[in-house]
Amino acid sequence: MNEYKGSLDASGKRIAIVAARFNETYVKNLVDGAVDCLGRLGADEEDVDIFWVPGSFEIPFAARAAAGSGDYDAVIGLGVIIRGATVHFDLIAREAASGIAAVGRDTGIPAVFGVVTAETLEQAAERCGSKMGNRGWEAAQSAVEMVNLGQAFRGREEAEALIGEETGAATGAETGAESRPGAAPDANESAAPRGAGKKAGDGGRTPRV
Ligand code: RBF
Repeated sequence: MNEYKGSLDASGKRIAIVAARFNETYVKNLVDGAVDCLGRLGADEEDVDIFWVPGSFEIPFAARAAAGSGDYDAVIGLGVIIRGATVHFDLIAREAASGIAAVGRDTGIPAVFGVVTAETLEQAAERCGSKMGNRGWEAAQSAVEMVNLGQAFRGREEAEALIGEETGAATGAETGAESRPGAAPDANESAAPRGAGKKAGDGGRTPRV
């Protein structure tokens, strides 16, 4: 049995944060939490871009554009939706959640959900950096873990292709974890070389906004 887990090493990772301005005071705390987390996990400040959208409903649109640009290893959607303040709560929350999930599925770039849904402003505040932690921080950590897990898959594929080239055909026995150059011996190790997820010709990033 082999077990894989994405490491929490964010060095060299390029991350897009898509943040909703609605309830901005609280969302800013989520953004701060996410940026703090990425820095602590080794991301370079230069590799983190923040895109602001009007409300959580618009997060999937910008998240899809960021993920599709090829400039990022992961996208983090951040927003605050308060039930007490809007009858649109369910519509907006559902659209934000399913939209962000669709970005990940459609692009293969991890897209994580850091939208706080709360009954009251007080509850929202608790999840944006006080009593109940900071959902932005947690979302950033999930994003890094998923990027590295994705690289573990790519490491396996690359290793299997290599073995196939060398032997003519890779059998199940030949692709055991021990013989995989890219496989993670330890669940906490990233399986593929750092930067394996970067697009070819990364030098030409599109301009920041
Ligand atoms: N956006 C949020 O991120 N959080 C909210 O709590 C929120 N409440 C809204 C309530 C109403 C009645 C409306 C019309 C919009 C709300 N929005 C909220 C904004 C929404 O996400 C979106 O930006 C706008 O509907 C424009 O598409």
